[in-house]
Amino acid sequence: MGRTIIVSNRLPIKIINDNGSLTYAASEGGLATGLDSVFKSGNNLWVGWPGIALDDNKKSEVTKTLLKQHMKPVFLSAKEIEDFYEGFSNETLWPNFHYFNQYTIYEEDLWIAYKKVNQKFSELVCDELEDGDTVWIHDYQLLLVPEMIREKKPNATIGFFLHIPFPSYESFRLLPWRRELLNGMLGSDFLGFHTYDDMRHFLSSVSRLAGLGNSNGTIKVKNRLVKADALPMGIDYDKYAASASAQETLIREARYRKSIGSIKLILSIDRLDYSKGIPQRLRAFDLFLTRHPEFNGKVSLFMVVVPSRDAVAKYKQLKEEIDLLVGSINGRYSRLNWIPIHYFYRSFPLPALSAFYRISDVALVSPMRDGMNLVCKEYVASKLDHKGVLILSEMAGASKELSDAIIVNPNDIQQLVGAMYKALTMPEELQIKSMKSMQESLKRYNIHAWVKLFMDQLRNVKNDQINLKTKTIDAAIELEIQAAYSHSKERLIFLDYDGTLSGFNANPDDSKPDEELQELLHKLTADSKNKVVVISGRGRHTLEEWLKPFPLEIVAEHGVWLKRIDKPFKTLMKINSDWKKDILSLLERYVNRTPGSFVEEKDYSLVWHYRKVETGLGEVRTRELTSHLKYMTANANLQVLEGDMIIEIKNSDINKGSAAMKLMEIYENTDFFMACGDDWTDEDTFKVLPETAFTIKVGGSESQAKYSVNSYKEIRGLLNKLIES
Ligand code: GDG
Repeated sequence: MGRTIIVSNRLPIKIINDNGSLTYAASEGGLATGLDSVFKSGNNLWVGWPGIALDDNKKSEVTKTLLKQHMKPVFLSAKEIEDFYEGFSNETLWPNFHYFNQYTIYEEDLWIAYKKVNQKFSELVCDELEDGDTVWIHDYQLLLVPEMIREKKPNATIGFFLHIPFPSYESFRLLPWRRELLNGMLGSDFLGFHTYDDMRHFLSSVSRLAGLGNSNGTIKVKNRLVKADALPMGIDYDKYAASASAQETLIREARYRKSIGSIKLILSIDRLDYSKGIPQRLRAFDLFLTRHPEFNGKVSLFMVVVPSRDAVAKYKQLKEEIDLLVGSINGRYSRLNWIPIHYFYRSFPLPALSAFYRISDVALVSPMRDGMNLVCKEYVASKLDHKGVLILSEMAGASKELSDAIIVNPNDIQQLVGAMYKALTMPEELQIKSMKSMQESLKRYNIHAWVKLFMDQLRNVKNDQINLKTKTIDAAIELEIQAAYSHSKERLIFLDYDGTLSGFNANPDDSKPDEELQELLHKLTADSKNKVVVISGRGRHTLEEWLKPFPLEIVAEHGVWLKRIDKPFKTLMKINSDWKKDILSLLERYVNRTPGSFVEEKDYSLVWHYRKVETGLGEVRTRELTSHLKYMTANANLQVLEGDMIIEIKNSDINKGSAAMKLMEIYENTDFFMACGDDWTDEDTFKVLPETAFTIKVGGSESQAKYSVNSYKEIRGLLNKLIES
């Protein structure tokens, strides 16, 4: 079995340089604990920056020590840390992804540093990577690494998880390097996001910027399947529950209780960050104390702010703002035996954190934006007596899972004040009921379940890619088709037109046979053993005009019309068109509402075209129209087909399959069957052909066809080889 290589900006370790002597301490972060069992087993490895800039003479010592703990360091110089980490990661991507665009800086030098450091990470991973290994890359600092690895190792298994929000297209598009960043991410096989919103924002950017659509989160990138999904990260539930009942925690809790007395506590714990909404929270608490004087002296805010990124100017300013607000509130409300805010600007060991979780009546988690937020989950897991209330911002990913919390909009100060009051006066039974329900969910979707789900999904994508690949025509299959072709006496060859014999053009009227195709059709039809059928959804007049010079059969409008060689078009069956009037008036209503769309009326079908409609609006209208049409056609003998930027409505009895059957009856001595097509209307042809037929799908989506090729050019190539064989 291959190894798993985890790649993240930081290694799960802290190195302290005490006058040249280095000490190592394991990091307690959620990711580190969750992946503990993964990277410490077998030959698995964690690649990342060890957290400090080191002199060259220390590097080999650190490498050796870390390797023993399954870690491989990426060393960064002080300048790289400044430009790649503090700069592009934290002053460009972080504010943009958290919708703080007034703080985003756009500097080419920082982008260059970001690319260089991502390259450094990817090179180190590539040096380690062997066949069968799995790479799992984490977070916004390393968005380019998946593609950089893919370029060197095209078959690598690469997963990526984004821990922060993926912003809406409207924010993401502001970045000058948006295409490169997306392409970087699309080097992965599987991409995980905390919430469905993050995932759909990502897919929307992929569609608008890279022009790639998706089917339930699956995207085709240069003929490789890439899947995106929402996979909320859990916590190590048992670890937090156990820590909440540990002796050391209980001793601390008793000590804290003694010093603060019997007042109620509202807990707030965050890294210092503007995305966490700390000043807004303080202002809301200030207003709460004014509005509810009965709580003065009875409740305190217990606020831990963990120092973070203090080299970045915005963070320094934020720290000053918080200091001022705390000072002002405490100055105004404090009494001799009570202060409104207990403020700590430092970090604490886990037993202290657990004691804070235990002792607090309310946790106030009100970020302006947060990918997930683990503090609120840890608070819930620590409430062994199920008493306590969680106030949670709807802007935190966790709010999608913890719907039993009091959910607030962090910008709504009135609502925050109301939520504090509601939380502090909530009856115990209600607290217990909500807490138990949240605990159930967090126990089930814990960090281990998250890791397993991620790895399973990554494996599934890889299997899907392999299943698709097995159908791709290779040299051996080509020889097999050639042999069958040359040994046969009568051949029936069905060829779809658009996407199969010809590429797609912005203007479909430009798709008439080019010289290469003309030559191919001449040669193919010159062999009297070949009965060639062009089987298309296009109208009969166009096909007749384009294909006049060639002795072949034409099936038009998905099987409505058949034109035998040298004969005029005839309908293949008696068709009722009475339904057209009602549907036409519905389609016209949609045309009126959708600039750029138009209706095409064919003899036995109606087509709504949206190729020229604004991107996004066309898709929205299509969904609306399709469900409208499905409802209207429920009891009629009609089918609604979704094609390339079109919706077509036609009689259910008409399809390419019925037309193909008719031709099979005519050419009953056929001993070589072949059908090539690119969209799902061709599936009907594939289905009716005998087992021995060579059915070939253009493009990699699911199909009844036996084989697949990547583009119409390969179909032309294959047909030419058959003619020559
Ligand atoms: C990013 C995303 C997403 C805090 N104070 C102390 C301490 N902590 C621990 C908490 C918690 C962690 O730090 C903070 O995690 P969050 O999720 O709240 O926030 P970020 O650091 O911004 O993390 C976030 C996360 O990635 C995971 O995907 O949820 O949205 O921004 O575990 O307990 N730990 C100790 N002492 C402290 O004083 N020991």
